[in-house]
Amino acid sequence: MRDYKLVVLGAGGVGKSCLTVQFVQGVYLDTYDPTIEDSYRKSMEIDNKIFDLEILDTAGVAQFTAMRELYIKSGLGFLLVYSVTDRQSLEELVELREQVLRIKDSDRVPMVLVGNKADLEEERVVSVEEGIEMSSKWGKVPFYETSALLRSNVEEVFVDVVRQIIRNELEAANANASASAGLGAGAGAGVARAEAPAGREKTAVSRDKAPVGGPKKPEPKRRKKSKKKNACVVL
Ligand SMILES: Nc1nc2c(ncn2[C@@H]2O[C@H](COP(=O)(O)OP(=O)(O)O)[C@@H](O)[C@H]2O)c(=O)[nH]1
Ligand SMILES: [Mg+2]
Repeated sequence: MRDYKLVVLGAGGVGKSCLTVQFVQGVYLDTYDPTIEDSYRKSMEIDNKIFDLEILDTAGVAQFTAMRELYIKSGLGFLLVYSVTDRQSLEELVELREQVLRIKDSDRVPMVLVGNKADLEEERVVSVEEGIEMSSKWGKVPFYETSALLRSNVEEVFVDVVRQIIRNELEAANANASASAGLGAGAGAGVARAEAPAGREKTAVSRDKAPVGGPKKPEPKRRKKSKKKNACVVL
């Protein structure tokens, strides 16, 4: 099975490495060399299937490099990370996102907006509402606040991106099947989709005290909801 390449992007010091290492190794490293750019592998189970992830923890995004273009090209999903204690780091994501969309030549690139260091309530300068606003501007890109320190919402952000990748793949396969069967758009609307991530249609926000990646609905309701969505798939 091929690897799902994820890329963690954001300004220096926002916690990209801490988030990645916390997700991959389950530990919080406080003293991580800011110049280290490394990739990590992790297998994880989502909806009873195993996915092999390759996660690139980037460094030094300030300057454009051919290297960066290369890894954005090969990345399937992106975590755009800022720190809630650093307004500039949120602003830097605007250009970073545009670069990703340009290089991927698509406006449907799997990504999540991540406001890290949510545990530093006293040093916070970016409110939850501002994160939501940015996510809305970006077409409701799922938004989470995380704390690498407390391991809050860390798993959730990675799972969300992988689910988006899976969903895009299913929809692409669906479109191909429809096209080769000579059917019009929408013919494959009944094909099962990966379960919609909590934050896709509704912005998922949760502070570190309540590390849940979005509103949890009772099972039956959810099933009903996803059926409805299937009927509305636009291919
Ligand atoms: N309080 C707090 N500090 C964090 C968190 N994540 C990272 N840090 C701090 O921010 C520093 C920079 O993190 P790092 O992951 O190296 O940032 P990177 O440059 O984006 O990779 C770390 O040394 C930690 O001290 C977090 O969730 N909470
Ligand atoms: Mg780093």
